[in-house]
Amino acid sequence: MPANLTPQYLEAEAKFKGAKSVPEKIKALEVMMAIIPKHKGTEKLRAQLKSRMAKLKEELQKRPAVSRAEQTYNIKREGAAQVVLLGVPNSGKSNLFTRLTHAPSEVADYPFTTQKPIPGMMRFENIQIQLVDTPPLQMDRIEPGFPNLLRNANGVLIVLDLAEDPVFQMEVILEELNRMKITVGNEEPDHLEEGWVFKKAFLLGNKADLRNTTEGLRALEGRFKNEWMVLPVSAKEEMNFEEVKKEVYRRLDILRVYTKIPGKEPDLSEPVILKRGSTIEEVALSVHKDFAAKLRYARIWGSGKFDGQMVKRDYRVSEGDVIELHL
Ligand SMILES: Nc1nc2c(ncn2[C@@H]2O[C@H](COP(=O)(O)OP(=O)(O)OP(=O)(O)O)[C@@H](O)[C@H]2O)c(=O)[nH]1
Ligand SMILES: [Mg+2]
Repeated sequence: MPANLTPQYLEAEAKFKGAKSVPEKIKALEVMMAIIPKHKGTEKLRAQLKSRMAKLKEELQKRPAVSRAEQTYNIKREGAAQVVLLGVPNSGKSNLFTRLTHAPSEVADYPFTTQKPIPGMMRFENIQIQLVDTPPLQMDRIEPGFPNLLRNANGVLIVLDLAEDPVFQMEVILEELNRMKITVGNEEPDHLEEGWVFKKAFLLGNKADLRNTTEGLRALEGRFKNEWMVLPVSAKEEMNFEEVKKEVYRRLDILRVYTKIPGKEPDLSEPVILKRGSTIEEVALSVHKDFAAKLRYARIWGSGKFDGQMVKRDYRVSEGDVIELHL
């Protein structure tokens, strides 16, 4: 028996054949199934369409909307800021990460140990900064999701192995960052090309405990010292860890202030974390959204001319200021 398919059906079939994604295919197939003439001559074809649909739906369930690789690189920021560790295989990223955060991440003497980014919290004085351990950068191969992780971060820590030609490692890293349209350094450039982002970063020369690393450190400083801060560290011996934390904090462009109630002492363990350049108004806003509207003035201890000085809402606060809000 002839199938006698209609032009509408053939059109839907052409759409199905041209469909590139699974949802597109399902849509076209649905149309085909709805408009196919239902008689003995199309029985076999209808059964085929049905089983095709079942297969497509199964496939759709298996695949998340965003690829899995991209999802694993989507790390939610926690604490005062998010800083990403970056380096070639075996430079010691995971060892630094676990020792700075006390969060687990596998350390091993073979390359490509870390396979997905892992977040952990690093305590610095009275705040927590999130560090993210990452899989190693590879030449000419960028994991999907990696560029976004870096673009969304507040800062980047480049980890180099001082015993393994650190200048070459740095060149590889800069080239890969370039490919991702990310420029890194000490100071934001005056001009950024369309589509590019800038991230504050500095260099950690790791494994400084090893004997043969002075040469590597010298070469690194000789080549990059003008634009970069190079800090020798050892994850193994936890060498220079206080400096690492201080420098990370310093580059984040944030500040801490403390609020107090009249007649009481401030709680110095509970800082309000704000962007550098923030004003009294933003301090009030971060305490309670109604406070900003009701605010009349503030008294300030720290950056004022004298203790308890009265300031207005547009006064720019400084690191460590103690602030009394008056409504
Ligand atoms: N001597 C010395 N060895 C270190 C230090 N940090 C890491 N290592 C060793 O270097 C090797 C690699 O360390 P990992 O922390 O796994 O390096 P990674 O950069 O995370 O490696 P991938 O995840 O493969 O990219 C291990 O054998 C570590 O024990 C250090 O400060 N000093
Ligand atoms: Mg690792």
